[in-house]
Amino acid sequence: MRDKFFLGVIFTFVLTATSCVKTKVPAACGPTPSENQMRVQEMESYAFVHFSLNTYTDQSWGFGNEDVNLFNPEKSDCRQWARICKEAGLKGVIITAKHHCGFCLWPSKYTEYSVKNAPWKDGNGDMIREMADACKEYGLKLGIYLSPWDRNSADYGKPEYITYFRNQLTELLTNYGEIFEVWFDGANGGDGYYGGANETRKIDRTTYYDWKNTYALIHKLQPNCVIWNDGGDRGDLRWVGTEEGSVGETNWSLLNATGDVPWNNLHFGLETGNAWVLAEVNTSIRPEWFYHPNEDNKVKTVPQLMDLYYHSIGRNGTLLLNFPIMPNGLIHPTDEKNAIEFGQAVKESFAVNLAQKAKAEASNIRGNEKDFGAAKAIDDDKDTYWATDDSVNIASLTIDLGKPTLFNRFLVQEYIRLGQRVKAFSVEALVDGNWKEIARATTIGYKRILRFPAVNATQVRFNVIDSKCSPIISSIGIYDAPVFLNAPAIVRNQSGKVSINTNDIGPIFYYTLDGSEPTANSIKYTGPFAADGKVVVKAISYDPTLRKSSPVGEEKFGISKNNWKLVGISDDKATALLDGDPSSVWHQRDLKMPIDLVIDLGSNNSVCGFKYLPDQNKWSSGIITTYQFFVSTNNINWKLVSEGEFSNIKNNPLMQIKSFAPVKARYIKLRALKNTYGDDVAGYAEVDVITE
Ligand code: FUL
Repeated sequence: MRDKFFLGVIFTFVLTATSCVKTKVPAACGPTPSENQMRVQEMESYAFVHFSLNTYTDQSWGFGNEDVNLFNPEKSDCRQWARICKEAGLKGVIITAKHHCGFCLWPSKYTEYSVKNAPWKDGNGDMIREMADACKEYGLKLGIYLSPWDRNSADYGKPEYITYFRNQLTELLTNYGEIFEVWFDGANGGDGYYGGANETRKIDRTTYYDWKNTYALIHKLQPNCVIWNDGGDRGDLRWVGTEEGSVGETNWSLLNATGDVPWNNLHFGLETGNAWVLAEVNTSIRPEWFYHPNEDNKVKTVPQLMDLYYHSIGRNGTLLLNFPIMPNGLIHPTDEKNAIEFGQAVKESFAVNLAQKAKAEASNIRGNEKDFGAAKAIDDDKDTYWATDDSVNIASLTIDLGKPTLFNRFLVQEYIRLGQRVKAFSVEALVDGNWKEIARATTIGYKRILRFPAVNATQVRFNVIDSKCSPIISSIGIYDAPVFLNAPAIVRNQSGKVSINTNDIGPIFYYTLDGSEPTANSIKYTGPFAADGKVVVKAISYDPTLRKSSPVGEEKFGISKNNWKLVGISDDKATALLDGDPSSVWHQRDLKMPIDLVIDLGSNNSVCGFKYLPDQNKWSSGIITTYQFFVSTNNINWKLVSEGEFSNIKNNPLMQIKSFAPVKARYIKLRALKNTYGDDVAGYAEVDVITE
């Protein structure tokens, strides 16, 4: 009996001792992500599709009065879209159920402005149903873009519209299965059709939609759904302040929960933020969101898409990549090819983690190796991690690769369920017996990937230099990724000289002027060359060491600008708007709106359109939003040939292209009526004409 008692005591002692050995998991540091946010973060990349009446009118934003009869995508096939997304490695699709024009891709019972009154499938079509079915078939998640701004609705701006908006949201969130994300664009109020009123309606986007109750409705109908909102109330994900496809190199998944979000916080997050709001990088595979035939040669190439990958997922963000749908209802073959090759390039880049078979050792470990040792960072298990004592915020982890190993990428992940911590880190490599720093960066978060020229090293050291709390690292990867050359940029100055250049180091260029595809046997570029008048220049970068070529860069130049003159302007700097260089800008500042820019083309031409590139610095004033365009043969009698808005120019300052019926013109006049600041400045990076 006594023996049994002693055995019991010893057993209890051993049990207590072993459980004491298990070190406590670190406490959370600041805000942490919700399960819904974790799910979307781990999806990493997903697609947008933009399809609406704009697709048929070549517009970016419809006014709200476009004819529903235009909508007839005779080959429409959501299965094609889903297949492409799947093959490109994207995990879901967010579809523009309703864009700003108010046209609905589903037969909403609350409006007549929808597919039910369009010729497509004799009014029996439902694009959201087809998208939902296709997503199911291809194992993708479905998301919904429902524009808060509705330029068709007669009630927009009145309280009644909020009921309408919520009714539509309810239809979308109850009839199509699980929805992973709803997307509320920030463009709100302004000119519109509004049921025939044709007026300007302004709302306060922070209060008008009563977001609190709208969010409650979403949470009730779709508890697993995340909310993206750039329109006045913080959602689960945030806009990154640009549509060009990059979040800040420093990127905290934190924001303050209330108040307006300054641009810096959108782009970089806020280290001291009191809410978890992760960054979603939204951009299009083409310059614009909707399909425009003149962008068929402007589809992002694989190197551009890879840059996008490193500037979004590689910087602790998710990637939302848009596909514009063509009028026939399909994704264009170039977009398809580039997206699928991009998916393959990502797979190839991260196929072999050279760190996984290595030995890892850390300068400090929380408790014992078994629980929080360095090996936990390279064990391919996202739920285990290397952690240090609570008091530590400077620490190193060394990976011994055993032999000289070539690599050019370093990937690191924090265990963000316990908060985002690291403020600064560096990576060193042991090359020929000497340690050298190969990269240095700030935040990590869910995932950070650094690119650098290839090194051949036997060991790699990851140093946390500064951290908000003790670092917790769930994964480290070392990769030898393929390098892709970017297509070169081609520009032409006013006197007709063409220059070709790139940001890549080392390549040479080959080009053609006859429309044929350039190869390493085409004309070798040795410096700017003369190619005035209408011409197509196609060029490639070629790296003779790697024996690799870039995709083809292509520019279609119009008539010669050699004899163009700016009428009534004495400022020499004004020629910046004709110099072919998108980074040089000229502003007219000392006038009152409307502000005219008159150009003498030197001779009569059959003009059928014009191009306007705004200042590429979106903070600058002078970015024209409302315009008129006139032509004349004598600088006395003017004819108005085009007028309207440069939609979305603030968030996406692209080259604006407007076409009209051909007309004889020697003089052109671009009249600025409004700019993004509402002041009296008109700025121009480039102005050009399109001729027959
Ligand atoms: C913008 C919108 O105004 C664009 O048309 C597009 O839908 C984009 C995703 O968001 O701000």
